[in-house]
Amino acid sequence: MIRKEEEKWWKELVVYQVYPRSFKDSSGNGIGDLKGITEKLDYIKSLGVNAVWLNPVYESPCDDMGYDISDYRNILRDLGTMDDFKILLNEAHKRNILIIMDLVVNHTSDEHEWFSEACKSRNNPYHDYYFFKDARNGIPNNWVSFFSGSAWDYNEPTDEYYLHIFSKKQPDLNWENEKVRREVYDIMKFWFEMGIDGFRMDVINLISKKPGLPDRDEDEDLAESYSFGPKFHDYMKEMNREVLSKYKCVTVGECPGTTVEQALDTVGYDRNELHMIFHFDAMPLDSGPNGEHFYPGKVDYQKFKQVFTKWHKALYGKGWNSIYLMNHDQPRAVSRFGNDGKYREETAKMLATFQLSMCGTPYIYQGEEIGMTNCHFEPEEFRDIQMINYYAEMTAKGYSKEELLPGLLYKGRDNSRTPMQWDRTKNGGFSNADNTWIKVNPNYEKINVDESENDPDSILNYFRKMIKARKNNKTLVYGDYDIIEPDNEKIYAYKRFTDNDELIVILNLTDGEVTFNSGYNLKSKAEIIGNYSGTKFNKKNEIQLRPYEAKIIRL
Ligand code: TEU
Repeated sequence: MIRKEEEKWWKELVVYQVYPRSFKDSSGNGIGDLKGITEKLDYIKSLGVNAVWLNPVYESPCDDMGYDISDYRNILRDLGTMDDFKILLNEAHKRNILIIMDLVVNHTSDEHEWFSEACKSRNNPYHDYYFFKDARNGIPNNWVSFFSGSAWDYNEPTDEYYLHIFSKKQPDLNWENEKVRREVYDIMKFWFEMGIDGFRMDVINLISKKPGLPDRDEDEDLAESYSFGPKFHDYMKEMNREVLSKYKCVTVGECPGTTVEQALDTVGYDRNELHMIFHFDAMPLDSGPNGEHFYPGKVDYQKFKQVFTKWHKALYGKGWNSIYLMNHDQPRAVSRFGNDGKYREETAKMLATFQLSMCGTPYIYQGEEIGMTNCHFEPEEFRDIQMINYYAEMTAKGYSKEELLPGLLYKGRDNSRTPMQWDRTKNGGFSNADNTWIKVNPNYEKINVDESENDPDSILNYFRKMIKARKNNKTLVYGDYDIIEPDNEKIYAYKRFTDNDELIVILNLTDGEVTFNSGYNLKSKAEIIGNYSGTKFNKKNEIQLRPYEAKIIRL
């Protein structure tokens, strides 16, 4: 039995995700920028992380906040210049922080010159870069967009429909066309030659489409219907051979709708494709009874435990995982998986204990380390195309604001996109502009980096300690995992172990006191970290966990 993973530098990363528009505005235009990130590199370094994943910074009309790229070799003017980028890269490297860029190549912007050309005529050399279908027979299939409505839009000059799985300003690239693949590999080389350290690959499992683009089964999960077409692994192997294998780099594929089997086929150590993927299995645990996405649900912790246990068992020793609780597409972790009221501090620390003690590379999203929360928005304050389109679609169907808002406010992507809260000054220290591109969460006066720095028991300082604990205890990176008392609804407890080391992680999932009576005598054992000071034992020497108490003990 394998009880320890093979050691690799990319398995030891702790990645910090920066959403550039909302991190730090140095120019005063109300939009975060590259210089702002450079200014804050010492802060990022102080967390103990060793890599930054930057959401897209390329030229873009920003219909989907940069996930609609019009020039892959230039920087979006709002965010700065190529020189600013090179300075950021250089300053990050000086601090031993790797830079992971976002590679968005399932689609381009409709304002990319390839698409402008492609639309001109059926004979245009770029026409076959995208999916066009003759309009004579009506809309080509029943595919719908992730952002509401049909996935097809009309192109007048050629009398055709073109495919866009996301917004109509994000036409899908045709990967069957070898020229498209060459273009992508050239773009990747361009950035690697500049010195970047890796790519997070946007919806990479959608690049190979089902042959003939057949109608989808409407009951099926949207991502599943579009994902893992028959050529996907060929493309990944080709990309690896042509580009990735030539550089020292790290790769993570964003793969919505992935099963463990599909994941293993992508990240398996014998596959030569990607290092790790983001799976989505923990994301719908609070969806509505019919799978409704915008639904004010409640996370089912039993299912949460099952998801993470299943993924560990499937991948351990065979392929590598990534661990995240939120990102720029998900609501704030503490509001969703924790409790952003009375127990914000305890639950944020409990979630950090979980995230940083699992097998797989942890990804921390900006603001998660200070326990930033979801934010209230009125519909006119929405900035995210997914929220805006959904709200318009549903109000047109007769739903009221009162019916729609709870789900949108619970799940909406704008929650995670509000600016980083640095201090108590105007706009939370994010920007000195009178208008920021998106609302600043008014709770910045209480929740901000400055306050957290001054409090040794803050969530921020707990994150730092937990990241250090992971670095100092390689068992947390490489060890195997076993769940303890899987059916206990109040506790999530597990062991991380190698042949000569055993750690036990105990999380109280409730706001009440709970006894951990699993038979271990833990009284004389060393505590590695905990979100309360000391450990409470009862007369039987069992641990008495306080509300949302989290701790790691060496057995
Ligand atoms: O996200 C893909 C994706 O699966 C999301 O659209 C997700 O389904 C949705 O946000 C759930 O709330 C990636 C990017 O991370 C996202 O920001 C982009 O909008 C999208 O691809 C298109 O590029």
